Amino acid sequence: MNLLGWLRRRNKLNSTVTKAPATPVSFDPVERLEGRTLFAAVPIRVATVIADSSGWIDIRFTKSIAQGTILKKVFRMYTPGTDGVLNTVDDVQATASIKWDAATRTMSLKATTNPNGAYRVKLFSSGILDTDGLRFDGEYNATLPSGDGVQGGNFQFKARLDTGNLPTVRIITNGTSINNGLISVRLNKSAAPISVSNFLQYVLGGRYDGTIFHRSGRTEPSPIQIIQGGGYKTAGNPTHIPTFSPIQLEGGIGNSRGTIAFARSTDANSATSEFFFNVQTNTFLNPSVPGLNGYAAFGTVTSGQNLVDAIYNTGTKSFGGAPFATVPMVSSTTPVTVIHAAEQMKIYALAE
Ligand SMILES: [Ca+2]
Repeated sequence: MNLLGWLRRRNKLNSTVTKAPATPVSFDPVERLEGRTLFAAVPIRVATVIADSSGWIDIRFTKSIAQGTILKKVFRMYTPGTDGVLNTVDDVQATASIKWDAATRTMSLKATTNPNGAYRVKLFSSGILDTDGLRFDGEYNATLPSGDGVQGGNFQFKARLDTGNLPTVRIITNGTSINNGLISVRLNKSAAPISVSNFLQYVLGGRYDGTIFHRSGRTEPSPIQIIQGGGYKTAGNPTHIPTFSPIQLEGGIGNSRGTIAFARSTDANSATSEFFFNVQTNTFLNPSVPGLNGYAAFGTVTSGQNLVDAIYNTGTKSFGGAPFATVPMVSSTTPVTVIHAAEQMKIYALAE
């Protein structure tokens, strides 16, 4: 029997049902749901960009990328070339790698040839497809998410060091189970100009990369609520990282919980590279306290205070006494280590 014949026969058999008063249309909610799904299929866009002074760039997307579209050909990175100006004919294409993290929908680019200066990045829409089969919607006019709502359009931006009074430094540690290992610190140039420019010298020179947190005050005989780092690369090896000239003590912003300050020897004006994070408000460390000289706090943790707390609270190990008597550890053999520290760049739109 063909379908039509079957329907006629079925309607006869169920004649009482078909003559009954109309009932609410039971499949209406399904129709509305399908409508919503169609409207929601907007193309993939850039949600956020974090670009740092070492040429490390994290680009988070609004959707997942279709498998197989994370390829080197989808992007280009350029440094300024000999004229020192970006977006001119002598721009030099930087050698860079690309990685995709599906869990955070983040594309990470890492240039190997960026000398802490400006650079520009271009993502080609034609190479990036989302899981709905739509092309990347990338137009960028200084607001995010990117795009004009229509698939297609390349994403281009310039990155430059932050010349403002509140630059941000990102410290990425091997404590990756908390806040992805990140401690982000906003520096206060107005309150502590000497300290901030000193800290940035070490950051931009890559001198903190590979250093350990060598001290947690929690397990000391006279506990002090700080963690200290910025001086050594190997627990137990007293070889200090190379330092610039010592700096003058400044008043700073005060040693409240969540601040970073410079450590020093007994001489008030002896701070070089070593710093500490205040895990609690340590008013007695402020330079304003009479008779002590104190320590200059010059920045505030804006992300990853939970990681700072965890480093303070984790188990410590002694590597032959001071300065390695209370080294916070991520495992029984590995100290908490700074993998990478760099300044967060300001990003700017760049017309095609
Ligand atoms: Ca578009």
